[in-house]
Amino acid sequence: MEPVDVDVDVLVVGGGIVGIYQLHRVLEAGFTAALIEAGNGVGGTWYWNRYPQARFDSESYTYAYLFSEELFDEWEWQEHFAAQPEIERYLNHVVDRFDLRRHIRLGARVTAARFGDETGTWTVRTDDGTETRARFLVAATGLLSVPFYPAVPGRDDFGGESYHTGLWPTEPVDFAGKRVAVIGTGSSGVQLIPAIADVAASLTVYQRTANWCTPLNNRPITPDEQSALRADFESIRHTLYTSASGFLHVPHDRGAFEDTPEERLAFFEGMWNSPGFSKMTSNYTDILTDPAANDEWCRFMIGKISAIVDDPETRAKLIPDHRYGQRRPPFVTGYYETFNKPTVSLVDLKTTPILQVTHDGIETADGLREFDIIVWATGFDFGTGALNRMGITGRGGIALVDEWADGPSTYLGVVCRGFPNLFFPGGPHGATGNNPRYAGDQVDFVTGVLVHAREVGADVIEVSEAAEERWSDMVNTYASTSPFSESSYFFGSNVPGKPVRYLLNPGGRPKLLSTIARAVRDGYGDFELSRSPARTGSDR
Ligand code: NA7
Repeated sequence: MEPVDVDVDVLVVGGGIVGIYQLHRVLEAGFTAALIEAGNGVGGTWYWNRYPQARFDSESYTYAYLFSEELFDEWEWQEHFAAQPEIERYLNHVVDRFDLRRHIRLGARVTAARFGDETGTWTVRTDDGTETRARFLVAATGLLSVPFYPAVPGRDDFGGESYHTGLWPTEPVDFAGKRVAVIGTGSSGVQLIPAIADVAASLTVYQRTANWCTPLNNRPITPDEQSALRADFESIRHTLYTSASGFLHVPHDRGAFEDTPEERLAFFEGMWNSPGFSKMTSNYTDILTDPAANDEWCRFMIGKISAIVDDPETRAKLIPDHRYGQRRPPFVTGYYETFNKPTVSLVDLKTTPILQVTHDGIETADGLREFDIIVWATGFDFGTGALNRMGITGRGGIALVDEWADGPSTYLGVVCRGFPNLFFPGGPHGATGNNPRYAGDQVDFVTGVLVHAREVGADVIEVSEAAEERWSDMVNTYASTSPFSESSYFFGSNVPGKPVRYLLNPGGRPKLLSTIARAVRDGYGDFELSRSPARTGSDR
């Protein structure tokens, strides 16, 4: 049997932060490669989520690429937390700077990916009818890439304009003078709501669960800070590499009750005024583990919210009923202040659920409100959504969606048994924290595995059952130590019918990095490397 011709050695699916980097790394390593992206531009999450005020809530220079000091030096982020247009410009710059665009095909969505047992290759079909054959398939399809719409009766009957934050059109949406509804108050909703309230005739916010929103504390990066960032490149890289969740924030050194009440108040004030995720990563060491410490912080935040929101009824609805950190906390700019505008109102869906969407608007037990625009800020099928929708079939024609019917099983959040030569860096079980930092390490690992297989003359790479079991057991065992509750979308529970399984990596970066280091040291012994039957036959 002749060895099989492939169109490319490596086919990457997804042109977001992870896919772009993976494409760069495999080309650099001397493989032939191509990238397929469903959007009409690169950026992935940062292409689709282009709603007003969409922005990073990790610091720009910690979320962006760190593999090239030249790139780091030449791109001056304008703000500590960059907005979507700047992020999209950056990713396009990276694509051009590293001459990747000629390998990228836009506007093509994968509908099926089939592994050939005999050939050891993947045949990937896209919705434009094209088939591509690749030795290795890398699904860099993202954690938050499949928008979720709740099954609200009549959703398609609405006569006005509807948008999902995760599928935002490239043409600007004109909210000026319009009656607007926003459903959902997660990270996306709370970024968007103040921007709409500034221009709309009226804005009605439909909230099911109030979140602990704290200030993002964004600001422009000053020229002095720009110079310091450049001077500190190596130490920034080192800190991000070694920190527990991939942030620069310095962890605190004591628990909440080691301080006096006065000291605690002053400390919380500092936290409230600190940037982004430092409220989680630099807060008292026991803030997520000791309910009493958590309560103190929540009480402080209630004081802040109460001081901002004038109307007592609205204020009461905005106070969450869960502990801080049980759900992914959003970061905001002017969010609570928005509810003081006479044109803005808040509907609590726990007391008045949506009954139906009609041609004219949204009906709850309180009656019908009419709208010109409805925005669904209702989140995503997190973690497994995209992988389960790609029509992936592995050895013996087994479907990934069936294999993961009870939740995913992975090694390092990168591979799973039964699906040789398939990698999914940035996938479920990989990260907890600043995603690109984890995904970058996973991409480097995948590239290392591919290079190793080439060196030993193998063309089929499959993770061992034992290695996958070890990693998945670690995830499932330590899921209960995570601060997130099972009602968080990190367990998939926002999507009805989805198995409730932890979809992050509870071991954080230390566990990911130590396991990767051990795997490399052991000569990638967690993988079974072989030659495909077609290749072996041709050697005879
Ligand atoms: P999230 O954080 O999943 O938020 C989705 C929001 O939509 C949240 O407020 C949900 O309420 C709400 N939702 C979901 N289903 C319904 C129904 N059926 N009725 C009413 N409201 C509903 O998604 P985001 O896009 O905001 O953020 C995703 C990530 O992007 C974020 O974590 C960052 O990583 C960036 P619920 O809380 O479920 O009661």
